[in-house]
Amino acid sequence: MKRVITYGTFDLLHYGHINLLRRARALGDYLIVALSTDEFNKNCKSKACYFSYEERRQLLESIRYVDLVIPEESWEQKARDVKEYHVDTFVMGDDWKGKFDFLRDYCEVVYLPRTPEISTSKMKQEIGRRD
Ligand code: C2G
Repeated sequence: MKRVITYGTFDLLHYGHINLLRRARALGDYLIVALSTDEFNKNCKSKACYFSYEERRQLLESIRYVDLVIPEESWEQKARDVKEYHVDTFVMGDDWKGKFDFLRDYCEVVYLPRTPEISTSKMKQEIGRRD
């Protein structure tokens, strides 16, 4: 069984996220999503999420491409996760291109093209304009 992992906040889930998850899952047989916790978002990513970790986890677990959701609590956990979950392929959108090449010591590293024209921040701005 080929195991794939990806990381993210996935707040205000949108089709760009789904496109990433679908393509990531298509690279193997089992997709793990390491979901940024509320604390990690606040303290390390300076991201204020609309949905809580639990709510974002529920949303992700309802997606057919996702087999397991685990917490992402630090920038440093990736190599440990890859080993602990016997991951074959690490996947991220190409806005992260090159940033995780060190994982090539442990698994395949794939950067997939981001879906253009959609982002959580763009959605927040757009919604703010309409209110
Ligand atoms: N994404 C995409 N297309 C978009 C928006 C996002 O392909 N239009 C991808 C991102 O490249 C990322 C994933 O969807 O691979 C999740 O996006 P975010 O929640 O914004 O992830 P990010 O905050 O970049 O967190 O340790 C890694 C970080 O946790 C990544």
